[in-house]
Amino acid sequence: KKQKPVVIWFTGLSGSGKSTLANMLEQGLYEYGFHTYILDGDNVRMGLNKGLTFSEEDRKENIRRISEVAKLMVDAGLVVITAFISPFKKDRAMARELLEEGEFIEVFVDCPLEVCEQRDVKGLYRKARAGEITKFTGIDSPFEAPENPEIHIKTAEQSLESSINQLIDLVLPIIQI
Ligand code: GGZ
Repeated sequence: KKQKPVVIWFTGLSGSGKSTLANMLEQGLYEYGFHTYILDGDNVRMGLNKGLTFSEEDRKENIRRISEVAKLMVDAGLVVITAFISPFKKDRAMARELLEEGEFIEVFVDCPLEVCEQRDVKGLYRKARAGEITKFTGIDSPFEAPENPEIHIKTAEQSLESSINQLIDLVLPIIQI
């Protein structure tokens, strides 16, 4: 099966739903017969990027390495899905510029801070509010929302099913060749 190799770049706050949507998208694309790979905190910050902190400089380096790896995977023919907060516009622009026109699909997983904080799946927002974690995105480190993402999903307003359908409907025509 032929596919157009691209990077599907998820960006959004901690707890916005990036990982859930990225994994469901991957599962869906796999079932359609596409060759995919997910890069996320679980397989990158533990290995390749072990030792990087959440300072602005280290986040930049985190994103730089991830985008270089994603580019290699595109060269290898894969549909690459990345799920990182990637809070800085400059860093996402750098990732986009590494790739050819049309190879970078930015997905803004948009969820109000209040809702992410309410969910607080891992208890990190509570710790950040208590000062036990510093430089936490949305609390004492900024998130610069994308202005022109290819895909904009509002996870506090739409169901998981509608979000995944929206993703599949937008991604399939791009990667199907
Ligand atoms: C943001 C942090 C922080 C700080 C730990 N700020 O919800 P999670 O737990 O599983 O996802 C978050 C993850 C963010 O790593 P990224 O590599 O995606 O960030 S970036 O793109 O900005 O480099 C969160 C956890 O790491 N975490 N400390 N201070 N998120």
